[in-house]
Amino acid sequence: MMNTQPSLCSVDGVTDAIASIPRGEDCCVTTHRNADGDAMGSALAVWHVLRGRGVNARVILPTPVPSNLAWLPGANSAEVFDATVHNSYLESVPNAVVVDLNTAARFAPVSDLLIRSSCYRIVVDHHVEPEMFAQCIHVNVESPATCAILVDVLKSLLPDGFSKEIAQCLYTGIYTDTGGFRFPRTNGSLFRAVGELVDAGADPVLTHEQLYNQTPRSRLVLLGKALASMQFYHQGATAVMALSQSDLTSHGATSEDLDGFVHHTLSIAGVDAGILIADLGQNVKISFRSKGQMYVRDIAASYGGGGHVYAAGARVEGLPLDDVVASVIERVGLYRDSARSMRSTP
Ligand SMILES: [Mn+2]
Repeated sequence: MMNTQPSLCSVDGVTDAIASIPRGEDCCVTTHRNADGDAMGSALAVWHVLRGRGVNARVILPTPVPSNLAWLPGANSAEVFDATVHNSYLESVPNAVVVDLNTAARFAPVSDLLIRSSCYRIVVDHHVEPEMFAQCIHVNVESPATCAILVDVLKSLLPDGFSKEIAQCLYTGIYTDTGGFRFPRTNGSLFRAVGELVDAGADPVLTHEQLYNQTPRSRLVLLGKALASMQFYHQGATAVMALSQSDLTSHGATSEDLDGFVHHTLSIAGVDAGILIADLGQNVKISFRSKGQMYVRDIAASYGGGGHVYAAGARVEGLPLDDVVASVIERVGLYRDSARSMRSTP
């Protein structure tokens, strides 16, 4: 009899939990809204493994597959949540594997149904502060990607090793979440795992080509606007880019097109915190990045957001763009002042 109380699991515990899903049973695999490479790679890798074990798995996403990830093996089988199609399935599905997130809000509206139901839920993730909504929760915040955790979790379920499809999915998640192997925690054991995936058929050239060399012109024009908007504060240590709603709409851009823009701020000498603020109409999206001096997650949390310590975000409703920009500059300044006074306290 499986434990029905929420609990934290080891890598072996997750492997056992996935292995315990009976052949022929239904299992929903899902991930966060606005899936990124790690989310899609994780969900599809788990889906391939479950299908290989005879489990009747389906990937059900809260929002559509991003266009730059539609080439991933299995992505064309992923379903986008539709209440008329999925409500009864999600209320009764006996098993679920949730990847690359650990709060219910991140996968609404799928979470609304899955968490209320009596299904056996497994979470694999690398974000801080998990909500305890699953019977088996494995969170490793030291891991650079959920796909990196899944290399260890899934390996022992694959006696013949990683298939080319699974290797490609896992490689893509690791490649994207490490920014192409350049973010912190890109260590030797990660490269050994990646070596295994490439040996199994993951294609580094194809991955980069599909992810980064298919940019629509509109995105580059928008990036130009974002770069031109950049302003510097706090003796040049804070860089802020701001995009108005008309900047976005005049180029037919979506919030997906903004992915990665904020990283350009950190390439500037002397900048240790970079911020992109974009007016999406229904809300203003704030993305924070830090080179390691500032815990930007704390600032994102002050706006009701979250994320990682050095990469976080928030959405603000009911305030015009300029007010959000002014507020963010002020809060970052206050954070710097309090960090400085803590350092100077004997
Ligand atoms: Mn991730």
